Amino acid sequence: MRVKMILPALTEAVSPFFRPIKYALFPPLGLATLAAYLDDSDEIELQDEHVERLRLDDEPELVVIQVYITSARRAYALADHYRARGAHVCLGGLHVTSLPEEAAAHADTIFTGPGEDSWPAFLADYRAGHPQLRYDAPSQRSIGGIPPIRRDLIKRHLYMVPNSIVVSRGCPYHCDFCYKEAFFAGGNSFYTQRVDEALAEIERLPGKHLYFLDDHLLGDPKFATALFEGMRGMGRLFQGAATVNSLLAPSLLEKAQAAGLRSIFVGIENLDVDNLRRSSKTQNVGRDYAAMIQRVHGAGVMINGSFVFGMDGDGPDVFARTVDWAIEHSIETATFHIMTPYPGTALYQRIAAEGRLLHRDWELYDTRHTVFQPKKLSPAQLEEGYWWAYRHFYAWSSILRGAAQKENPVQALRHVAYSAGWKKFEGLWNALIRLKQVSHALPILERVLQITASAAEAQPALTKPNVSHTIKSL
Ligand code: B12
Repeated sequence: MRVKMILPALTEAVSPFFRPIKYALFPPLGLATLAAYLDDSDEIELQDEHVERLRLDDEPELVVIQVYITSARRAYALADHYRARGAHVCLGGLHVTSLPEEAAAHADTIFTGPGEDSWPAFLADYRAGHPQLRYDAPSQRSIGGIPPIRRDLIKRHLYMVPNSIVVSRGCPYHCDFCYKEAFFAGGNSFYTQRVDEALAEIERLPGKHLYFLDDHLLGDPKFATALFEGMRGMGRLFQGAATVNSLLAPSLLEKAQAAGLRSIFVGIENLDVDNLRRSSKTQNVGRDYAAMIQRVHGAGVMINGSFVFGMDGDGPDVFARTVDWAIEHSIETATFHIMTPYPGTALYQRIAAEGRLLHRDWELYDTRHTVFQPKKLSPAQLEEGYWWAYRHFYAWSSILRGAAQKENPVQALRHVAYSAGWKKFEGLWNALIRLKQVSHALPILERVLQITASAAEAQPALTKPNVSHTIKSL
């Protein structure tokens, strides 16, 4: 059987003018996971429109398209195209799960929720000649014993971080804005792989660097402890994501560091406790952010702080307050978002019920546009503040001010190298992408993460480092 698998891109990802590096980071892991259920005799082509031009004149028998909210329109156009050519088109993923009826108009079969159980069930039905219109993930889900991801289908050289990996699904918490509640509805919403299988998947990945895309890598302490113990001595460097409270807990962070953790994405989200309560972000309420940051930095691990603007308590002062706080606390990189009510979430229901949704143009639900009426800001103020936050956080003066808070010069050096490397050399990254040479950036990333390793061992300086001196030696 000829099978075509497609990760469609949102418009901006194919634009040469807007941070294509963001879209050349990670390969389509979800589709490569599904490909593993196909037979060896099947002819599979996996195309990721973020990094390559799609071939549309082919005639596959089965077409599999992953639909995100921002790329839904493109996904539907591709689905219509292949249905007109006689293919059986399957649509699945987060947006299909949120709005199955919308997707069904463009598909022969739709899938809701994670695909590890429903996809093989469909394949059996399809091969037997009676595929159904819709498959929902069963309530009992597991990723134990799943076949090895078809990484051979991934064009590794087109990605800066080809070794992305997920060893769990979902998260133990219930924030009202997160996609998770809708996607995992009707079944277990946090589960892990078996430790031996996760370690075997890691062993299969070449090179040093790994990026765990799990929503919460430390979400199951028992699993995480065993994983990190198994990874010790593998010589890996890795990045991942975790919650504030898990980083404050004793010993897990240190185990992760010993296994190779060098930077962590943390959902700080908002500095206002009422905002956190309203969003059911209970795991952050009453936590000492400063102590968490100190602990993480003390372990020699860098922080990518995630922040959401536009919550009901946020007024015009939220941008400067948040950005200054992040700089003062020496956070290396920050990811800002405009609060976005994804369909299927409690946030969406609340905002829609209050008549505050501005439109349902899903392409703009990208966390860069205001799609709802904020309480204490105008939609334009929210967007302006969001862009100001990025500009201000990544200004050279802010990078240097943030680095100057570090306790030793090595940490200050890697702060500047990592933060500036990510945001100040876009021209270089974009050139590498155009020349299809982006994989050459990986050794540079590894070098910067290595600096982190030595930072943990470095003696704290008695005085604050002379950052300008450190930069000259970069
Ligand atoms: C890596 C990543 C990216 C990467 C690339 C994505 C990729 N290559 O797949 C990049 C950086 C490009 C990216 C960009 C964006 N992302 Co993103 N990203 C992720 C992340 C962290 C991991 C995705 C992943 O690999 N998951 C692991 C694999 C195994 O799971 P999966 O991809 O979901 O696939 C499974 C199922 O969905 C299902 N499935 C999927 N498709 C199909 C199809 C069929 C037929 C079937 C049967 C099953 C099926 O089966 C798979 C196996 O279970 C997720 C968070 C998360 N934990 O998923 C956010 C996430 C997907 N991103 C999100 C967002 C908002 C964005 C951006 C809009 C952000 C922005 N401001 O720019 C952009 C737009 C992306 C787009 N193209 O439209 C949201 C999506 C919200 C939504 N409702 O769609 C998420 C959930 C983050 C969040 N918590 O809000 N992202």
